[in-house]
Amino acid sequence: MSALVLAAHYSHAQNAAESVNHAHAPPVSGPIVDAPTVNPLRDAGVAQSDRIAALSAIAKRDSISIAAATLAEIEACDACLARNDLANILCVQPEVDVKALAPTLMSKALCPVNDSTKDAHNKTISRFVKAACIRAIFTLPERDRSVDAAAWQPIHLRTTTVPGKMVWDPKEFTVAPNSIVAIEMTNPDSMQHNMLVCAPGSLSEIGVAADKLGEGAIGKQREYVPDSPKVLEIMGLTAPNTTGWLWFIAPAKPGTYPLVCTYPGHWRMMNGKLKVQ
Ligand SMILES: [Cu+2]
Repeated sequence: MSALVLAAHYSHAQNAAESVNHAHAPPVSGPIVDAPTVNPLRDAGVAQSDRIAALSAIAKRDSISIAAATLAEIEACDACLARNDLANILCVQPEVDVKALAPTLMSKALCPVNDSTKDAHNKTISRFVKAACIRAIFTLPERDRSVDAAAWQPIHLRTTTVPGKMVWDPKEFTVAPNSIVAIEMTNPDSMQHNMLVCAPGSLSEIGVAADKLGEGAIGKQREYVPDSPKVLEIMGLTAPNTTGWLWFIAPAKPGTYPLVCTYPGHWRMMNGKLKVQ
């Protein structure tokens, strides 16, 4: 099966499971039982080892490298919840495999971004795919990058969680519209934290939705990322004493974009601002 067929297979299985539930399940009263199925190529909250296993199966079937399979999934996934995890996987693949992909990565990185994912002419690219390609290019030694890559050097924003305080330091950043941004979040705290970039004015809406997610098993499965178009970028849960990375292309529209940790109960304290101006 190709990656797309595999994705369709998952979605078909999910639809089938849903229609079975609708057709035969008695009316549900009381707490909603969370569906345990997750798609290792699309969903948040999947262990990286499971994602790599799914990508390895595709790579083996199609006789391609895991790097190539991962790039194909990033394109097929586009704005799915797994996109940053997939980008993390792509950028730790063997250098020889990433180098083999370099011409493809370069051509995608050179495409202008398009915020509509339905681009029939394929002359533009989504900001998620572009950011992942640029990030992968920067894993190569400078001599192996095209001269064009110099222009994509990201704005490197560093922050850290403050142990026991449930805050970031620093928590406010300013970038230009459409700039390439790499956020590095070190987490010396004893608990895990994530970081989402959200649409202007949506902090409390996303925070309340995240707390609600925390009430059911589905929340853990989704790593407390609300399914909302107002969630623009996702750095997944980052374990204690590890570092999370999020590469993205800053929004085109100037404004103040909330940064928030959606681990249940954190959002009121653990938030910040990405000012785009
Ligand atoms: Cu947190």
